[in-house]
Amino acid sequence: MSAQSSPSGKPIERYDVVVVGAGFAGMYMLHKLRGQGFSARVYEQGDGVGGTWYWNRYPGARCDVESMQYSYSFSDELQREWDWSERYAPQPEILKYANHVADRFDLRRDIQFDTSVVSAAFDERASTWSVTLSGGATVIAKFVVLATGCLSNARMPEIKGLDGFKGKVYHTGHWPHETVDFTGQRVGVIGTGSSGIQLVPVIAEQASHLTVFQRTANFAIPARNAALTEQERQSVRSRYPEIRHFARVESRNGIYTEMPDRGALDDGDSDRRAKYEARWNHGGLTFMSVYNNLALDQTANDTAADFVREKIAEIVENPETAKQLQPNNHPIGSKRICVDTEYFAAFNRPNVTLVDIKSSPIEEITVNAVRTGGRDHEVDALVLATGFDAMTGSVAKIELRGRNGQTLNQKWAEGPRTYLGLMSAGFPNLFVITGPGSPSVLSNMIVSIEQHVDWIADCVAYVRDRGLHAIEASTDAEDKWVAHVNEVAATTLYPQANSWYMGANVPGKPRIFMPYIGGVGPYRQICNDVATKGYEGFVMTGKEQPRKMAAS
Ligand code: NA7
Repeated sequence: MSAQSSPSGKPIERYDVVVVGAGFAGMYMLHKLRGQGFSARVYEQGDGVGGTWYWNRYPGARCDVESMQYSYSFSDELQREWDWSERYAPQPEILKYANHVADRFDLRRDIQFDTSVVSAAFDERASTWSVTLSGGATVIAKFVVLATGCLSNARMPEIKGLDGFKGKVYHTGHWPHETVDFTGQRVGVIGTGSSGIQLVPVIAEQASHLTVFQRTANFAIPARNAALTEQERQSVRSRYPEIRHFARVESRNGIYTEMPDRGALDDGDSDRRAKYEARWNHGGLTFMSVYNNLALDQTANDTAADFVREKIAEIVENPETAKQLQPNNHPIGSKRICVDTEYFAAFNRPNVTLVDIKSSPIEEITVNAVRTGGRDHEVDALVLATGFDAMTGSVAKIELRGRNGQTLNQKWAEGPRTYLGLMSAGFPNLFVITGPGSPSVLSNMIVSIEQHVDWIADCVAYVRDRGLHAIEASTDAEDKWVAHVNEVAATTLYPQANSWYMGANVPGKPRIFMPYIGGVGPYRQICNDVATKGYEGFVMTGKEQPRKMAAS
């Protein structure tokens, strides 16, 4: 960091890199940049590290990727010393891990908490970003990295009367830091995505009555969560080189699992059923990896979807409720598949009611009830598990002004456009971690975060070491990449669902399939090839002698 005076006499801080967000992406970005000799400053709006795991503290919140895989791999010491207690760690443990990483790598001294980045403007003459913080201060950086998270902008539903509700209202993505005890209360939950599905069984244990308002039934696979034994942890650790390599290079979604070599229709009924049964009993997201064509072929997909629908009917005792809980309007996996613990069984409890708000939408929220179909469902507290303005929402909150004064929101008005999900033409020296156009939310996020951080750090070092001023995506490369992302998505069943992958959960948001579905391994190869070819598809400007950046 170096400082000089602003016209007002206050010193302007200057950094090589400003990183926005201190979640898993921002923390590793900082560590990596330091290792390469850059000065970096991280701004985080919360008062602690952890990002998603800092905000999403709702009861039952836990990871849906196994923790021994949903963890950093960049430090062998770290992955050997940290003991995950359960197969899928609960949110408090993941947050503890994030704090451990921050301490272990001494990250906090370069993180400024309780500070949002409000805007950033590119100075074309100086090839630097002028970054304005909440509170009004401005800092200058050569590069800006958006580590703002894909599911960070919690979305409040627009429901008539919500503001006038007299009880407490909680959003899963903005859960209070103190424990919320629903004992003896009548609670309403709106939303049955991953968050709703995780919290329903837990709140059902506390509430005097729980009413679940469901707009779309979702597929959920049992987690089969359990405590990890020391022997299990050691077994994974001893195979880490193979597991991590597979996740990065060979897998499609960043998860170590068997790669299916056949399609669902290549097996007869009984073999197929046995395979689904085995994977159902194993639990977790890898249910979709039983066959290699479940995301591609409707008939193949139907076999898996029918299996799960049958399971729901077996678990849920009331046939009418079971029918309502059976998803019937999208292929299995085309919305993020949920991983649950006793979600469907919760509806067998006498204190849990399911209300179908697809056929009878919520008319309004009164002072003490949710009104649907002319009937008031009285509640003392409301939990909104209504999701996020995903992938672009947290970026859109910052006014980012690139070349010619154009804002990123203007450029992305018809949907996000990036080259490789990393940069957007017209916005030099601005990177996004796990941005739209990269595998991102379709993958084990930590695998994708590490890949992007490593790539960005190398890229920034390349620019520095050659004394260049700026790097940016070319419009041509970006257009081709956007077309490719769409092309690949169109070969799958994903665009058939009204999912947040498509922006379909936010009224007015352009419908475009945002993540890159070509697979984590192939995507990494593409990014590596681009770098090896001297950052093909990127435009570099300004050639001069290598120099030390911020300090110069
Ligand atoms: P999701 O998956 O976006 O789920 C949100 C849920 O809320 C979903 O069931 C929505 O129904 C429902 N919803 C949203 N708005 C409304 C309104 N206005 N009225 C009624 N119901 C509504 O968010 P989550 O937090 O559960 O999960 C996000 C990701 O976090 C998840 O995929 C994991 O990766 C972790 P809809 O389906 O739109 O009909």
